[in-house]
Amino acid sequence: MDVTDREELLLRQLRFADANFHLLKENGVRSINVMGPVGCGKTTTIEKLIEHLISCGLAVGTIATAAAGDTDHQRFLTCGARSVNVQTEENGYLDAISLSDALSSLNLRTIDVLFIENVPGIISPVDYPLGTSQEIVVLPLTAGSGIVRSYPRIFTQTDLLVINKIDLASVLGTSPKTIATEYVSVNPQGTAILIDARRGNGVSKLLETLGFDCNKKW
Ligand SMILES: Nc1nc2c(ncn2[C@@H]2O[C@H](COP(=O)(O)OP(=O)(O)OP(=O)(O)O)[C@@H](O)[C@H]2O)c(=O)[nH]1
Ligand SMILES: [Mg+2]
Repeated sequence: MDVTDREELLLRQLRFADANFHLLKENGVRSINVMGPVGCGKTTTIEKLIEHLISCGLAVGTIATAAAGDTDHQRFLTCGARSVNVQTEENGYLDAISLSDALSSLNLRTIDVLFIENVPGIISPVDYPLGTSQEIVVLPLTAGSGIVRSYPRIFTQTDLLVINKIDLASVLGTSPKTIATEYVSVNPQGTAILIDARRGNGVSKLLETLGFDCNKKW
């Protein structure tokens, strides 16, 4: 692919991301792109958020991604979300064009909040703007603090870091605060939230930081 082709592809991606943003906005859908490495707890975190939001009377949609199968999609359905599964085996990434396709399968008018579980990774998701209103990165405590300095791009571009699996701190001998400090040093605008998604600890704080208020619809 030469430079002109690459530029044309990038422009096309940006046009689709812009269209997704406007489509979601016009339909009153708040959209959150959830990124993070494999096994960090993206699905578990989203499950807990779905449970809270549904208990507040909000309708939740999800876009699950998988190279094969539909495990996360089924988990979201079990939580009561309206979900679409996107197979990413061919590309290995989720882009604004495939998101646009997935959005056409959801009745957006009936959805208040949409979570997109991006493909696992902390490199490729940054290269594909989707047109969501918020982005979060989930990092497990097991990743250690060096990861923020080694792969700074996703952390500098995302203003909310969720440090998950903090229940493992004593076993690992790692302090979640060390990762939070590293994060803020590469992104001074950023906020780090510490959670134990499996038990749901810290999820209320995460909802509050995302700006959710049970008494308000948007
Ligand atoms: N100890 C602990 N385990 C957790 C926590 N959150 C998730 N897990 C476990 O971590 C594993 C992976 O969780 P998922 O939520 O499936 O992670 P994911 O990021 O969606 O994984 P992929 O979609 O495969 O990238 C599961 O066994 C979860 O039970 C947590 O806060 N503490
Ligand atoms: Mg998952």
